[in-house]
Amino acid sequence: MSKQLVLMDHDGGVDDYLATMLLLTMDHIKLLGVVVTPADCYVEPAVSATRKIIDLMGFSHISVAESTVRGINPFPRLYRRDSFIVDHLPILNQQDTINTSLVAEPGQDFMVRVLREAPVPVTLMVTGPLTTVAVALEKAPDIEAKIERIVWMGGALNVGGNVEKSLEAGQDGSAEWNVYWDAVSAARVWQTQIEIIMCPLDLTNNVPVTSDIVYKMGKQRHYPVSDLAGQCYALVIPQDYYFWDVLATAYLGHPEFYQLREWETEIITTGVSQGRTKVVPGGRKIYAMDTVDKEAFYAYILQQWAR
Ligand SMILES: [Ca+2]
Repeated sequence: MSKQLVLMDHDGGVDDYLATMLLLTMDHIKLLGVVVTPADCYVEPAVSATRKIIDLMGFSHISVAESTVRGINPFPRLYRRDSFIVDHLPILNQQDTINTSLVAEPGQDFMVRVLREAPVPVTLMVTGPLTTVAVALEKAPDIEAKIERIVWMGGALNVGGNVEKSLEAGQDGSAEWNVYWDAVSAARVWQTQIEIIMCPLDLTNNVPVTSDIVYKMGKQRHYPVSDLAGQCYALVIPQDYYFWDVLATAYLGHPEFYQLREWETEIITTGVSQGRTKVVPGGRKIYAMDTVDKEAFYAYILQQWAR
């Protein structure tokens, strides 16, 4: 059986690295590259950490590309600084050089090239804002036919968002961050015919990062990948943290853990609900991950990272 082709586009948050680490453990997938979108990170350490992680996992033939797109509403600096911490973790700095290459072209151009060169349509695994995808589609509309589907961590359908409600900032609390960073680009992707399978806050709210699961990663710390995952989660355990990007990515490994549900939706791009993914009859059809077998998911990531 030929492998499923996947291009990853992440935005440098703690769980983006972990999602990349999970994707790299999937034997049925051929990863064509990793694009880093400069959203939930500072992009230089995020690119560096990504390359070091790919090295650690033994896939240094996979290239990384830095997207140079810009968003509208920046992520909080407190979130973004995690990219510096991860890049400095001792386990990622045992070698003097990084073998995984950083391509010279911007991430959005890399995305266009990789999709055009692919022999069959590719799954885009996106764990950050959709801006790089939207810019690539704008530059090269022909690539739409080369995108099999977009599996995306983003949106909040029937629950509140995770962008804080603030009258001052003109935000009513309905937006999810990956949409809010650049709702215009999300709306651009919504205009395409591409199949979208999203992992919204409606689902991730039920799948927290617990002390128990982090301790279990520690118990298998003789495996470098599990050690690194445990270190990353230890960083964020004081916050309310959920398996956002990792839960979305695990769908590629075990879709049968999930039930999908179809919704008709619209992206709100202006006003106090800017960044909301609103359920609207007659709106753009998408699939949302609706339920997940949580215990199977927890067991799966522990098993995959035991290496
Ligand atoms: Ca992310």
